[in-house]
Amino acid sequence: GFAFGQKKLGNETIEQKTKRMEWWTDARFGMFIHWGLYALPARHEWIKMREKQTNEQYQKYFDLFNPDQFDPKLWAKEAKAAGMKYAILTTKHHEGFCLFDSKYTDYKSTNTQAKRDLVKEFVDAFRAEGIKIGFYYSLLDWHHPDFTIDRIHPQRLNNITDTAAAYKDANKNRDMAVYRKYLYNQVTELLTGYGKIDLLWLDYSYATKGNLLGKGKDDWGSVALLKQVRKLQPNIIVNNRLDLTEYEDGADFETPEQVKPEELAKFKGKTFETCQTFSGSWGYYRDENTWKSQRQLLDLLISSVSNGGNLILNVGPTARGEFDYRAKNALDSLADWMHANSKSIYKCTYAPDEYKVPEGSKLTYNADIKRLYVHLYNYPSDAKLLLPGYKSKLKYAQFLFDNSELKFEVQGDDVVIKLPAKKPLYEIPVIELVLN
Ligand code: FUL
Repeated sequence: GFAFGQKKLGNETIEQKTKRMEWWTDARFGMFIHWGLYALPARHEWIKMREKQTNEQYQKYFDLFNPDQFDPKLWAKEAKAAGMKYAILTTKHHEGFCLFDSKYTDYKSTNTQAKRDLVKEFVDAFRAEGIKIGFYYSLLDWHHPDFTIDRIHPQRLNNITDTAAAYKDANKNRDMAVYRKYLYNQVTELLTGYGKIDLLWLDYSYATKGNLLGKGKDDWGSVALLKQVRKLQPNIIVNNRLDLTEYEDGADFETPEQVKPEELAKFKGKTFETCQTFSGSWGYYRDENTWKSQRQLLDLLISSVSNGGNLILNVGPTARGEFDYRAKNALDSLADWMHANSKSIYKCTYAPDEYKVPEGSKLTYNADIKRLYVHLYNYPSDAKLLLPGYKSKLKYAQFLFDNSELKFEVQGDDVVIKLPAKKPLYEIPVIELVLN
């Protein structure tokens, strides 16, 4: 159910919302793409803020941006092979650089050596592969002259102890109303210039991350902005980072970021999408050594679905416009698993309480076909899997990867499945239970 954000702007009923969100709920798995000028320094997408770089210092990345290997058709093929059903691109991240041909700024890809509207090419390529289109758009903008800087990161105002006074001084020539208009105009451009957009991911209002001096939603005109979004794209799905109360809310889903698989249990029953990186940062980070293993990535996916939510995994393409080999390896390993096991992901959710979780496993459930999926995290050493209390529940059991039958016996209230002694060649094999 959609416990979150049930009161809508406008007159949408729960049924209408469920219908509008059906593709997203069924999809379960998407790709996040963080791409911008920060791919050149290749040491985190927050580098401008972290290293306290001025616009002048940061300018070199704009001047040198030349993504000669950018071919979004290749990206789309990789996303599709990995089983990702939607993709969300940073049309503008906090640095302010626009990957689209906005008429409200010169700070855009068409004015770089790329000379291309990267958003348009992304949309065309992913749409052609049948992948739903999402736009990330940053509410923060460290480049815009009227963006009231540093509400949450006053340390960027270099060695100043009196934060409030420094903040005031640094902002005396900045007019947030002008910036607000700019952001409103750009979101309008994005939602009118590229056909049907399936999802919008706005990021983020201060109050969602601790509010030093900011006013949260008033800065962005959140209520008006969301109204405009819904007017322009009535079927669009919008995330929850606009800092609106539930009453004002038109937000469709929650966005737990980089949480551990175990922590996803607290979102069970909510409408949520967890976003996760392959390696820690979102933008391409050459020297990062914290790449997740296939098992960790699968655990994130399975744990999301087993709590009734989605997962988007992020790729940070290089400055030349490619997925680097580590990202490709990760995607390939997911493609391999998804090819065999995606039936336990799409259209699935958490299992009803009556089905106990067998030891060493996680469950997902497809209510339409009444099938339960047992993800074997720990392959039983005696090749027997105990299903506690499943006596009258089970009709048939098979491996998902090859639909080979798994015989079972009823023992008291329980069922014991006989597995092959040798674990199949999947990191986490899946058993499909056909239920009575
Ligand atoms: C955060 C941003 O600050 C990160 O850079 C990233 O975009 C993540 C998905 O959201 O709030």
